[in-house]
Amino acid sequence: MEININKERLWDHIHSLGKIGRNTEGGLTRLSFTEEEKAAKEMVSQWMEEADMRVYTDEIGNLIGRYEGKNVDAPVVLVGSHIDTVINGGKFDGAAGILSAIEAIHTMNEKAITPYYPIEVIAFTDEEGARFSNGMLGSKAIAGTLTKEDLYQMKDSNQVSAAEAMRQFGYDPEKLDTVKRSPENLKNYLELHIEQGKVLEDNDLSVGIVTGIAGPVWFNVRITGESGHAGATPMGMRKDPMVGASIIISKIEEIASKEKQAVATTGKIESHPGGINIIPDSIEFTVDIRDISEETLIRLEKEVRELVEQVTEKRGLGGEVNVLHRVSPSVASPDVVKQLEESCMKAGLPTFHLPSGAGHDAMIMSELTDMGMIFVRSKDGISHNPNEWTDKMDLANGTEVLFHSLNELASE
Ligand code: HGY
Ligand code: MN
Ligand code: MN
Repeated sequence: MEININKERLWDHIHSLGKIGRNTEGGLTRLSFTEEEKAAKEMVSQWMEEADMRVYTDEIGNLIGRYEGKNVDAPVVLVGSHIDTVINGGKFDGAAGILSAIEAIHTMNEKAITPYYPIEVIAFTDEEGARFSNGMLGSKAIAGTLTKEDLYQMKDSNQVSAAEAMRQFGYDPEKLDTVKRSPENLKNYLELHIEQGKVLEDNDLSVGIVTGIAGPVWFNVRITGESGHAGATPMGMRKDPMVGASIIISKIEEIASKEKQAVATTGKIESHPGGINIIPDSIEFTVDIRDISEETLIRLEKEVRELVEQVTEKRGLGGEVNVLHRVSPSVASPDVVKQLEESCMKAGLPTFHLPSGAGHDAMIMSELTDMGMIFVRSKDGISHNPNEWTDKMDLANGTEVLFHSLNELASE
């Protein structure tokens, strides 16, 4: 099947961008409001300009390329993803969505296609939340669900607030409310993303159409006890928060495993003061719980809180659970799903539907407008890992589907 988009140009872009923030093992760390992210934005801006887009950033660092439509006042077809990464991540997560969108627009421009509706490609600020343990800041700001207080409160491991980090890179958190967009200014939102799971690979498929996105709830849990000498404190006289935390973490695995499709992960844990021969005085760890059903998520949050209470009470410890980030599960718009099906057929590809376990800015955008997502196959389902990989042809197929979908959605 002849494809329209330029798969070699797209592939070059993936590997050029994939060099920014790369460490010696090949993993990428491109956190928000860092020199690496700034360099990535400069590179992406150049490719947006080459595709005949007008490039600008908003006050909290969302990078936008606008491809003008015949009706400059018409609502915008928005297509986005992110260029920030997790710590030691891969070169496709987020980047595939931005670079495929630029490639689709570049191809439209080469074919002298002027859409009726303007199209904007947006690289959202801080989708991953890797630096401030929150996430999707750029899309939340556009949806108006982020407050200035949030930006001053969330801090990185050096106690730098998101607001301060923004200012260091020339943005202005005080102008947060200028970023907000209203639903009537948006026609629909599309995002291409790597699947980050194994469903497409297990079905030997190149692309898939996302039906809905599981909602994440991120907690910080703090367990406090009595510090003491590791050698001189008899076992029966201890109030050891490390033991309490380990019981809780293992029982959280049981809580999620009994559900149909919920998942739970403890990704970070810190012991204070953290000495080899000291019983800690406190342990802090994170919990990331996800499910496609809001009702299940609410129930699991309650079970986690009750578990912390029971274990800490029984062992004479203190326990605190704080929610860092919560996004409701979201459903793709039937109209956009139908358009994606037609585009898959136009590209000579089967139409396959699947849910997304990973979170995306598309969830936030679905609060404002009709949302749809295209997945491309992930090799071995690996992601958030230097070995993350998507084949050139899979990425090209997904981009071809995006090209047809943008053409249709942006035409009168
Ligand atoms: O956490 C997520 O699901 C996404 O990668 N930010
Ligand atoms: Mn992502
Ligand atoms: Mn990610």
